[in-house]
Amino acid sequence: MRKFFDPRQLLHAPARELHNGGFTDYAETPARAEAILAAIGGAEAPEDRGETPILAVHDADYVAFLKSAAARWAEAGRPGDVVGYVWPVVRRRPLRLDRIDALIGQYSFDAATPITPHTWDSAYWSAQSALAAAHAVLDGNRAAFALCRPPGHHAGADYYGGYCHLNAAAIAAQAARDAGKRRVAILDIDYHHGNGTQDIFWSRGDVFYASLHADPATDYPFYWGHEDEMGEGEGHGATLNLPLPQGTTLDAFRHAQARALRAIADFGAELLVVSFGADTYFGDPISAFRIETPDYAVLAKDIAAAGLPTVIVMEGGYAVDALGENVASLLSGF
Ligand code: OKP
Ligand code: ZN
Repeated sequence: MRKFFDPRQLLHAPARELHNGGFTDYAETPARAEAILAAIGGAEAPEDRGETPILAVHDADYVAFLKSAAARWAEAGRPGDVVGYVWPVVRRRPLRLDRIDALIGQYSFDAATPITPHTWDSAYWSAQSALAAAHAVLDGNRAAFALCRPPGHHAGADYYGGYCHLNAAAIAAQAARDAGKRRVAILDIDYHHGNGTQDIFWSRGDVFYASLHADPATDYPFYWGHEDEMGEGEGHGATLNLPLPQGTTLDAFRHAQARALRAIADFGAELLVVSFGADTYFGDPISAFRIETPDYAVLAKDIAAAGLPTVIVMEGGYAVDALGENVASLLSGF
C-alpha cells in the first residue's frame, strides 16, 4: 500500500496544553508520527497540490488567520504558543475583529490547541499527504494511507480545535468529488466524534459521514456526536452517529462499524475515506475504549470487505509506545 508523509509535518510541536484545568505536555506530539513511520517502514513525500484543494473546504479568511496567527501573537508581545482565552458564546457574524485575542476566539472552539510559528506548515503538509493518498486511490490503487499529523477531524470550514487545524479527511473527500466521484463516504473510527467533518458536510447529500465514537455525554467534544444529529436539508440522513459507552471492546465496536458500513453501501458511495484514530486502544492515555492491537486488523478486514477504493487518513492515538504497532496492524488488515 502506498503511504504518504512529509517531514514538515513534524515541525508543529506546542509545548503545553490546557488539560482538565492544568497544563500538561502536549499529547499530539511529533513522536507519534515518528513511531508510526518506524512501524510501517517509512512513507513517500506527497506532491504539492497547492492551496486550491484546501480552499475547496476551508474559508479563505480562516486560512489567512492560520497563516498569520503566530506572527500577530508575537507582534502583540506575547511569548510562547498562541492560545485563546475568550470566545463568543454564539458565532455572531459579520465580525470585524482585529485583536489577535478576539480572532483566536472567532476561529477556534477550545483552548487545548495551541498554534506555533510552524503550525501552518505542518497542517498544510498533512493536508497534502491526504491529497496524495486520495489521488493514489483515484489513480487506481485499492487503498492508500496518509500519515496525517496534525490530525484534522475536529477542524471545521472556519475553525480549529481538538489538535486539528485543516480537515485532511474532508479535503480528501472533496478532492474525490472534484475528480468526478459522485458519492463519497467518510467512516470516522477515531475515539472522538469528528465534529468538524460532520459540520463541513452537514447540509450536503453527496458526502456521507458516519462516526463511531465515545458518547459525547462523557467525552470530548461534548457538544456533538449524538445519535439524533442526522444532517439537514439535502444532507438529512447523510450523517450517522453511533456513540458508544466507555469500556467498549472489539465485539461492540465491530458491530457498530458493520452498521456504518451497511449505511455507506446503501448510500451508494463510490469511494471511502477512513478517519482512523488509534485512540480507541485500551492503553490510550486520554481515552477509554478497550480495542487491542490485533483488533485493528480485524476492523480493517471488515472495512476492506466493503470493496470500496479506500483512503485511510490518520487522526488520533496517544499511546505512543503502541501507536506504530496499532497502525501497522490496521494496514495489515487491508
Ligand atoms: C483529537 B483526536 C480532555 C482534553 C481533550 C482534546 C482531545 C482531542 C482529540 N481533558 N483534548 O480526535 O484524537
Ligand atoms: Zn481522537
